[in-house]
Amino acid sequence: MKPVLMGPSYSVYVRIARLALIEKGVDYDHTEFDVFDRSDWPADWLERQPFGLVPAFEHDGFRLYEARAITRYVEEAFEGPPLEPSRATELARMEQVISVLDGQAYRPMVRAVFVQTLERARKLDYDAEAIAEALPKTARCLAALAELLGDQTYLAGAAFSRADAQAVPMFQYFLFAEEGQQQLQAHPNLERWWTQVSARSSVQSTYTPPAVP
Ligand SMILES: N[C@@H](CCC(=O)N[C@@H](CS)C(=O)NCC(=O)O)C(=O)O
Repeated sequence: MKPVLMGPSYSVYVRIARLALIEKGVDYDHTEFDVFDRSDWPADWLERQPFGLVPAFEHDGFRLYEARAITRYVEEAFEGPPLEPSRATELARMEQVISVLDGQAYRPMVRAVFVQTLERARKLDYDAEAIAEALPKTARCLAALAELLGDQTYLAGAAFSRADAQAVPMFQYFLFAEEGQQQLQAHPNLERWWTQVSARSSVQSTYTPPAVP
């Protein structure tokens, strides 16, 4: 049976899972709904994802939530190009990068800078203080990620990995903000990485640009 991924395309975490599935070459079904509109949720959503977040995933009756668990499963359960390095040092780096992205980067880069600059672009009330508070945190994240990237092509070595899948959606939204673009410019190796990953067809085919009237 085809695996099924559930959740809206605009979601960072849904996109992480989509990137892994596409890069692995997995044929999957995608069920979309608006996570911010509870009336749009599938009736059993809290059974699939008890925190009411997205995404959730199912394959052959096996249900899973948490994007990094889904990308881990995709790597192990399907044939296709490896999404993880084999050397212990690179594997550990990949996990480290994913932890930094989830634990340190997502909230300031996406929930603060991206969401508030989107509100600003839409000429709605936005929280300028939230952006100002987040920018030192995002600067620290970019510096740490630039250090971990070093002169490698991808975040965990020579090949695209689950770490790049985790990073791409967060970076793409962060770079929607001019402030994000400015911070990226301080790290030529991260800029080079972004140019490289953003040209991939998986990245281009999964991007949902935010609507700005
Ligand atoms: N740790 C979770 C995070 C999932 C998450 O935060 N998803 C966001 C969308 S990108 C969400 O569902 N937000 C809805 C909300 O906050 O109400 C994972 O890896 O799946």
